[in-house]
Amino acid sequence: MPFPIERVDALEILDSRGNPTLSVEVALAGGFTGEAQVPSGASTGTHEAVELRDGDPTRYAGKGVRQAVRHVLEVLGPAVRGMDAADQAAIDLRLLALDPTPQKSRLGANALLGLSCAVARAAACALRVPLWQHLRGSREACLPLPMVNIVSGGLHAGRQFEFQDFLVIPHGLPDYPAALEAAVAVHRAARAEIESRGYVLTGVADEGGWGPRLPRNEMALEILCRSIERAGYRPGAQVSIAVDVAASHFQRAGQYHLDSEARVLSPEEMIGLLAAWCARFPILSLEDGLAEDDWNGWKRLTGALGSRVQLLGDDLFVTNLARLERGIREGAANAVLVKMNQIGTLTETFAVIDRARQSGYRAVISARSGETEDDFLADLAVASGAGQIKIGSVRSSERLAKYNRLLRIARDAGLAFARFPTPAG
Ligand code: 2PG
Ligand code: MG
Repeated sequence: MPFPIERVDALEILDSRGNPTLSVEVALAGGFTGEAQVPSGASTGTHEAVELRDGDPTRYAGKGVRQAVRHVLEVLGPAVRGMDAADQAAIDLRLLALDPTPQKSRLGANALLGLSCAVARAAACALRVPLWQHLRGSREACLPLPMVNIVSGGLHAGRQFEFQDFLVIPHGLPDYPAALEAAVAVHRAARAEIESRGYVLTGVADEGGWGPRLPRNEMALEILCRSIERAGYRPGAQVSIAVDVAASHFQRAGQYHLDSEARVLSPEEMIGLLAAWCARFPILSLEDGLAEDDWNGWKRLTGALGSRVQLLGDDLFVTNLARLERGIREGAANAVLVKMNQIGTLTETFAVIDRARQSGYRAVISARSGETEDDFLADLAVASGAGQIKIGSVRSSERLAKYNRLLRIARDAGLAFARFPTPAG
């Protein structure tokens, strides 16, 4: 039975950084509704789809999204009116036809994504199933392992040091609630550890990690290891480490500038540094270890570490199928970070996840540093069966909405909890 779209609404709301973003509402015949809110990145990749901002300096320093709201109300909404909300592929195709530009610069990926996700929500409502169940299709759903932000630098924390995020993966716990509890305990312990070492806690970073002033990037790894122990867990066996280097943001003219350490590294030296870290610390995952267009470096990095460590492409792939295909062809990275707003529609997002998994790449579903109270991401992670989710830290509601949604799904759905894939798998 089709569920025709009757009405589409859009509104400018605020995200977790207090920047404007979109909320889109879809109403179907029969009174079923769905709403979705759009996230926003800070350390964005050059090749991401365009987030349309008004550029009017008299409102929100140019960051207003009234134009994107208008595109939903006047262009995209009318184009999907009457279409079946349960046919996501047809809806997304229609949206893409209205903005065929390579980076969705005409109407804005933020406008497209809000509508794409709101339609899915409305359809799930009409079908009377949880969102993840509507999204999953024939995929094997599971509860994802969380990758949780503990200490931040880079663009998320006033550039106190260059590497952007130091995270934990509680992979040795029996279920999702126990894994979440471990992450919370490590986050608490990290504050105590940072303070007991006498470092200045400059505040909380954009995703809720601690933003200390540290003398060397590597210090964050020492703090993480010690914090895992301090929280009563075994580093490497129960809780391991992930790093989002976000190297695009400190690469200039082919070199990696560690200003806080007063040194500049070549790609080869960066690979050497990362390899040395992986030998010394229980690191399971390295994201954006090199810059977004350093394809040669990425191939060498993958050759050096790819059989042992998850090498995750964020700025490298930007959830873009063509870039992922290049990575698969050339042997760059072995996993893709998936952010819906980097590409703009749900159908394209699933295409990237499915292609990655088909070709032996892993997929990690990820939030942005600017988030909202929307918990769509939790259902996406479960539905896709990707097995890993990165939401940020554990102390603000735009993150907790997703962690808490996963607690509810864990209670209700009887799904398996993902294991961290072994190097071979
Ligand atoms: C990242 C994300 C989330 P941003 O780099 O992976 O941590 O940050 O949304 O700022 O790109
Ligand atoms: Mg990243």
